[in-house]
Amino acid sequence: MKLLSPSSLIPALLAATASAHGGVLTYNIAGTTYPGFVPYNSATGQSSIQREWDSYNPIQDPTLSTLACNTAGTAGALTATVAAGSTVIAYWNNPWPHTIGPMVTWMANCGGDCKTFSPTGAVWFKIDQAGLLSGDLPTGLWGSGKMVADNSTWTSVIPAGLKAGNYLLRHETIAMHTANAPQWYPECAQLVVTGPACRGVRTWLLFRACML
Ligand SMILES: [Cu+2]
Repeated sequence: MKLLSPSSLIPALLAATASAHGGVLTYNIAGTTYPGFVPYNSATGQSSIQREWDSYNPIQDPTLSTLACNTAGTAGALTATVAAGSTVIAYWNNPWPHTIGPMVTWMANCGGDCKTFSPTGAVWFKIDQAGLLSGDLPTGLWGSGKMVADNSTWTSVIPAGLKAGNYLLRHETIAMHTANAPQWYPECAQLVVTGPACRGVRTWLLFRACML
């Protein structure tokens, strides 16, 4: 029997550690695919709707401003235009390695251009969440377990009544498999939300109504 020497084990362990983390790699927004930022590659020359994130590592200090849109969180070059009420599917690296912890999806109104918007502070509103869905805390089905079961995807709906404007869309999963050491995994995408998609418009004397 051949035994591995300790030195030959170290690179394997490091590789396993890196692949045990990650984030949102790609989006499907109302049927269109948008690749995310590619971490570990230089930001130079990358064009994405996703804000920059530089590694697969989690954020483990919730007081850091990078909790908002990961590290560095600097603006992407692109935006995705989407009608309110549309479906967004986020794709994590598959299989996502953590099944104990919640999924939370947030948005923030950028006011003006999202490329100059700072996402820190109380700017976020939650559009969906999934905590413990069944069973007990350490072994039950959590939102992130459902995400893994769904091929490491999470499906959200841009609120149908959301007013048109520029928004950040923030996906977050929190891995809680290690006691007293939660791991936050946030990524942000830049959206231009238009009014709800209309199948038809009905016009009365003073009103125009969207027939959904
Ligand atoms: Cu991890």
